[in-house]
Amino acid sequence: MAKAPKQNAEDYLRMYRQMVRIRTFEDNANQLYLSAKMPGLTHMYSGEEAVAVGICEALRVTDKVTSTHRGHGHCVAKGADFKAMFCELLGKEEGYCRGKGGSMHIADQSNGNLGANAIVGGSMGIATGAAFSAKLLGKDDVTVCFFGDGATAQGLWYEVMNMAALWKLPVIYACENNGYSEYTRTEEIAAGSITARAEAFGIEAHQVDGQDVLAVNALTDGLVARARKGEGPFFIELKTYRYHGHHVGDINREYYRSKDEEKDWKENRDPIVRFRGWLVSEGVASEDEIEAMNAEIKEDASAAVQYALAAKYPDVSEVDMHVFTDVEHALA
Ligand SMILES: Cc1ncc(C[n+]2csc(CCOP(=O)(O)OP(=O)(O)O)c2C)c(N)n1
Ligand SMILES: [Mg+2]
Repeated sequence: MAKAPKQNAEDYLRMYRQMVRIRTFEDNANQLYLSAKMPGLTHMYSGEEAVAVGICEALRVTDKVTSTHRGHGHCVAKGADFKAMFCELLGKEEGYCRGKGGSMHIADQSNGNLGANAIVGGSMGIATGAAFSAKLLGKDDVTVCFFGDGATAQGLWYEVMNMAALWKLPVIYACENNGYSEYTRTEEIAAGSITARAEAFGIEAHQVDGQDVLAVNALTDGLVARARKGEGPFFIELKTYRYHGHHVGDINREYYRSKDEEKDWKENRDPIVRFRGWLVSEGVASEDEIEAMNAEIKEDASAAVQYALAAKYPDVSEVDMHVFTDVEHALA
């Protein structure tokens, strides 16, 4: 693990809790899919928890994030509530988008989460616009744009990096490099180095072990503080791994990656296991305390699932509500 950037046991325990909350949320979402209780499909974030948590832990509530099709981890790390998330996955009225968005469109404006996005790279313009808006309004809020390695093939990224660099926008582009874009290895489709691409725009670029929450958090803490002072934009490439297939239905995947590779990441680089070991060895928590926390989170998640399963669907009369913004209201 990296050198500890924080001093407070509460901070470490909150980070651990958030990582376990993400993993537990995903385990339950996968079960809902496998038992045919959830319509459609989802993309699991399991394995990548240290990325979302290490970064979001460096942010304030008013800082913004934009997310991806693999967005549950970003939602939870930015403060989302289990019940409203499960309700959204199940199409219920109490979901974050009143059940109309589903897994790939969860937005939680009250916590600064501008939303997941099913269009690969689609959130890059939104994040850059949010950073531009903060700068114009004289706020010192920072925006983090999460995206995958596959999204670096989208032209939009090069357009927004140009603007962000010219206008010194307070945005951090966080590339979750899990080595795959759907069923293709990144190295087969991405020429050269990803960090060099950001550097070509004069953007300071960093690489970090995305399985080490303390390393991710220490790096992001520093970059966020500098972005607030107008020293942005920045780019971070986080090396990580998704444990499941591209989506929950991608079960037979040996034709594009081996079981041995998956086993190696899970057994030797799991971000939760690593951090748990660190917490115990540093005396921040005992094994019993950690087990109690895990059990409490499990209970929370199953209660939220039961709540969402029993919750109401929206009335059919709502079908065309909340689709377009009331412009006069938005500008008032
Ligand atoms: C514009 C666009 N092109 C293609 C797709 C289909 N698609 C969905 S996810 C994905 C791969 C994304 O890979 P990456 O950005 O590395 O994210 P990861 O799934 O690995 O988290 C693709 C090609 C899409 N949703 N949007
Ligand atoms: Mg990827």
